[in-house]
Amino acid sequence: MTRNTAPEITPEKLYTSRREFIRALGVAGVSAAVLAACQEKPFLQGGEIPTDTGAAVPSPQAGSTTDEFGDTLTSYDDVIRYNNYYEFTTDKEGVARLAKNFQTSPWEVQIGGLVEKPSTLSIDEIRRRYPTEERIYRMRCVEGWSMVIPWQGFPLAALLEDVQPTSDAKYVRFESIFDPKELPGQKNKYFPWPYVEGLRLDEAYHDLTILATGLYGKDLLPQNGAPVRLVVPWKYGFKSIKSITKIDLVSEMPVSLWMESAPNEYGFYANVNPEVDHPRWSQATERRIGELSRRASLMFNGYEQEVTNIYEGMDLTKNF
Ligand SMILES: Nc1nc2c(c(=O)[nH]1)N[C@H]1C(S)=C(S)[C@@H](COP(=O)(O)O)O[C@H]1N2
Ligand SMILES: [Mo]
Repeated sequence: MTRNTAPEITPEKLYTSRREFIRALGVAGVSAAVLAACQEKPFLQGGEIPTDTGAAVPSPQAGSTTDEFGDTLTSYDDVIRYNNYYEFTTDKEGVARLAKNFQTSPWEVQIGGLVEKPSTLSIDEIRRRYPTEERIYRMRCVEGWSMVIPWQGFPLAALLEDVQPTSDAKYVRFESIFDPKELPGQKNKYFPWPYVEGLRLDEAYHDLTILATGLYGKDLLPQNGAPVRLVVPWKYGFKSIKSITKIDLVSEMPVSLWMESAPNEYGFYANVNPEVDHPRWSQATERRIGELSRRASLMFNGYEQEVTNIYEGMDLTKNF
């Protein structure tokens, strides 16, 4: 039987996997999860730095072959051959070939804006300073397909703490590399390059939010966003911006490339929500790459328990 394709079996499945997950966490994990669920997490006041914005991270044991729901990892081959990276091409299976010789070293990331300690870090410095850990996350593309990927990454919070956001900082703005000579897709004038994304400060500090430098135990390949990319697992994949060169703390909500290109289709939040359809298709189901039938999509991509508190009181239909 195919799991999770009929909506009516989802609650049972979810309940069972959560129970297993909580059991796996052990006593300390349970109290952290319960605490977080009871806590009120209003939107941050300017500059207030959250120290613990979520429940325990639902990553199974490092080296596991499944996510915490028991869903199998997507094969390495699929993860490196089926990509969205419009700077190269809009043809998913063409990205890997076009990105093959893309130079990702040397590489610098400028971190600035409303911070006490702006800094420019080389990718080597980033790797030295921030030890990575494995995080197995589901990734759900807004187009209706998904994968389960074992990332190597570190909490974005660690890097933000080091640059010390000022009290005016309310959002984080990310920018990808702009280099039309090396990135053929950037000659396509339909898109307002460079690729830009943004997070609210509390989303950026959330423990699930990582900067990834590897997957499946290897350094990222160019097609997956080498040398460093964002991964925000409860949001549609397009928020997880690749090949980052600039991170700015800002006071106003950043306008992403997708908001600018199609504001009626892509909002700032882009939280996975099976109840809010894309204007051109349903978001109720998804195809897991490697599987044939579709499965039900989950609220916040299955990370509801971890993130629901940061959106309390918000109309998620309006703030899509
Ligand atoms: N700079 C940049 N980042 C990007 C994209 C892109 O085109 N350019 N595509 C996004 C989309 S739509 C998805 S689904 C994911 C895909 O990540 P993957 O190819 O590593 O699976 O990257 C996101 N990050
Ligand atoms: Mo996507």
